Amino acid sequence: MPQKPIVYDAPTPERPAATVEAIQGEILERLIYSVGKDPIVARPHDWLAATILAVRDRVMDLWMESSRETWRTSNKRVYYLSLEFLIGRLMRDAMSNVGLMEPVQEALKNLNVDLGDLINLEPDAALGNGGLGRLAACFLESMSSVKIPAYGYGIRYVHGLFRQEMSEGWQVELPEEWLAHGNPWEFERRESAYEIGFGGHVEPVTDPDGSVRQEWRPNDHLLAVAFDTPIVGWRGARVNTLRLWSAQPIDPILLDKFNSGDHIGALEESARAEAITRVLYPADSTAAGQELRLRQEFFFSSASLQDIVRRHLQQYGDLGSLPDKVAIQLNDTHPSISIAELMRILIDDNGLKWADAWKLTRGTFGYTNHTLLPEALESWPVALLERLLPRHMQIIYQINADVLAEARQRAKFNDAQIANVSLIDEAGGRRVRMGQLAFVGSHSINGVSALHTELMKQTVFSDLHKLYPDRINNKTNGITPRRWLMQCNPALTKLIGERIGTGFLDDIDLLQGLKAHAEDPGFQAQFAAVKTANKQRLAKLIKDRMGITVSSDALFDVQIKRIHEYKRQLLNIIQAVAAYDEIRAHPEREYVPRVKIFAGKAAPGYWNAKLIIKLINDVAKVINHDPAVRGLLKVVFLPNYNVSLAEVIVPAADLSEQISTAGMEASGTGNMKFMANGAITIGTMDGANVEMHKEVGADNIVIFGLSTEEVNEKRAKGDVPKDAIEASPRLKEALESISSGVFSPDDPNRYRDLIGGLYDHDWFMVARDFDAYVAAQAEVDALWNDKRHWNAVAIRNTASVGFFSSDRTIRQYAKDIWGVGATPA
Ligand code: 4GP
Repeated sequence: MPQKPIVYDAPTPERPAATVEAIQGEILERLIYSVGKDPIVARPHDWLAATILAVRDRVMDLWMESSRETWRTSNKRVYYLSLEFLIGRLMRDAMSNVGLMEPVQEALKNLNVDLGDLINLEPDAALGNGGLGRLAACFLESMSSVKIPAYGYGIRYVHGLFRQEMSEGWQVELPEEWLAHGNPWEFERRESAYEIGFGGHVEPVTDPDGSVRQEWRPNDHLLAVAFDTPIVGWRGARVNTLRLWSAQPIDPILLDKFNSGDHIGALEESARAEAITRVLYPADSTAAGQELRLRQEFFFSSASLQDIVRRHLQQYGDLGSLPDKVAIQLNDTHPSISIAELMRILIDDNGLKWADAWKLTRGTFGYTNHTLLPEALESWPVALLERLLPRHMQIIYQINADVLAEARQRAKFNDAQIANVSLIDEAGGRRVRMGQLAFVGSHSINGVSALHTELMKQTVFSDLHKLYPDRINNKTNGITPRRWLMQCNPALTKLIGERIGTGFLDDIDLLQGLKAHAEDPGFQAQFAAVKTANKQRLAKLIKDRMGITVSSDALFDVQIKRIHEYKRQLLNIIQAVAAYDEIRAHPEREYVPRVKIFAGKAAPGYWNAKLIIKLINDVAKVINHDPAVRGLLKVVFLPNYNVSLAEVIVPAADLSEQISTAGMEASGTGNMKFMANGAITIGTMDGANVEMHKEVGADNIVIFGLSTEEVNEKRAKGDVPKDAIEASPRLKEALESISSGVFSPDDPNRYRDLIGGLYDHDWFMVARDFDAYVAAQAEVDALWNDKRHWNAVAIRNTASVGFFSSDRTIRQYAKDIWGVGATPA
């Protein structure tokens, strides 16, 4: 049936104003007609669902209008492909961005429901591991806020990042169940389902005009079904879509098998398909785990690409305009198989010539690198790719042949350089390097802080950078000030508004205006009072969850992030041990009371990280119970770190620990959240700390430790860390007490190897940086003892955070990489 052309300027129906009465009616209507519950018997989860649905309704018109506008204006669309979106809870975000906080709160109050309770009941969608996934979530919100037509594409994992529990101080991983009560935010789009193939073979097919093309005949098929969530920008500027794919079998049940009595076998295909989107980051220590991960990557890349191409053809009818109308950003290499998939779609399905397809592909893709850690640079065995994706492997070989020919002919590369830029790693079993694929298939390759981008040029991509010198660029990360200041710290937001006006809500750089008030005793007192209230809330949480009493008068010293050796939680806890030794040895001295707060998850297969968690808990047990400490030092490890917990901890922090080994943290984004909330950073010259140092000024940040160059030099020289330990009696004593079992009397050898490693190689320079770290902590103490100075520094941190807004980052992506318009800053 011929379709009538769609007219995209349909009038938007008028909604009644968002008065308390209107909202109250809408919540009740949703409760009865969508949730199907009588208000008399409704349970908290029913009220939550009804409230989300009512808020969602209020976003719908904006959503439709945003989408219509893009069709109408033919604006370019941005597609952000990411295997992770660590979005956390959405209700408060959405309500606050469309200005519904107050009416919803009042409406619920009239219904005898507490909004705060509902907010805390919403599951924390943990579809990501850490920084990379949270950045994607901040970017989604910013793209809506600065009015960029954008889609986030990812996977609808049934189980997000594992729930962390402690069993005698050890991390235990349990399944996370964010979908247990359904997900009122999402719309299932059964009509937007795509077939995804795996395996099979490639067959040359002769077309009627005599030309030969390759056709992939997969032997394994499943469906990718879309689930859409609206992402609303600040003040409802725009509503974009987060489209997450769920894997489903083509045939839900094999009836023949079932009827012949094989009831389990009849459902096998279904289970196999669904396994693809069941868990975030399946353990990849086994071959089966690796294969599942690759299947996930291709699954969501292929579904997204098919969807993008379908939408583009629907609007423009021609693929030649792809780079003018479509920008696809690869969030790390996880989606980089998309490059081969787009080539396949263009050439095999749409008959384009190789050279034309390559030009369109490169014009469309951009790639962001998030880490230089060698173990995180993805590569897949050639044999595995060949078996799962035979046509893509052919395409990768062809791309590689072209790149290597160019490298030899134009750039006159030698063999070592050729080996460096090759998409195939020949050392120790042939593997496809996804970073190289992403690089050559993109017109822009960006790092996430100035230092990291520079190191990319010098290390992993040095030769590719020589070959294509205009592609690497920097886009320093950012965080959305809506979630990480306004929503998580309403009291501070209010205070700032009273002092400098509320303009900063729309123009974050206006926070600079606070600098003029940094020394004002009245303002300092108010600023400090907000901090104290936030600390009291955290102290209560610590008491409720851990049974540990901490005083909000103490300095809250916080390190919350993934547990990793390069992030050096170990350095922090060894310093705690040294401080403990000192308090006992010198009871006559004055000490600043401190609470050291840790939270973070360790990768399930990362033994040392798990051992560090155990060490923190072991040390906590001893220190917190030793009367000689007189409460001057407490150590707390808060389990199950996630976005919601961060939203409570960050506003309560006095000191932000950003102490990675220089050269190893690509950027960090936690550092920016603390800064916004007036914490002072103690950190190394690493990642975005470097830019923070510049923005806030050297007097308002405590920097210590080796520089990247010094670290590299020491590593190259084969530095002997033992010397550093011998030279530092404090360090030596702390290490000896840990390794001899003072904190692990039940298993005195528990930490022998962990600590022994510091003597032997100490790759992460814990010993080398220790004394500098202790000196920096003493500087922090001195600052704390001069409260006027401390408060001024804290205020200057909040005042200087503007540069780290993800709106700034996204505007830079828009201008330099995507070529799309955004609202001006
Ligand atoms: C992280 C980096 O470790 C962190 O420095 C950075 O701020 C963040 O990405 C966002 O760019 N990397 C990952 C990862 O989370 O999985 O590689």
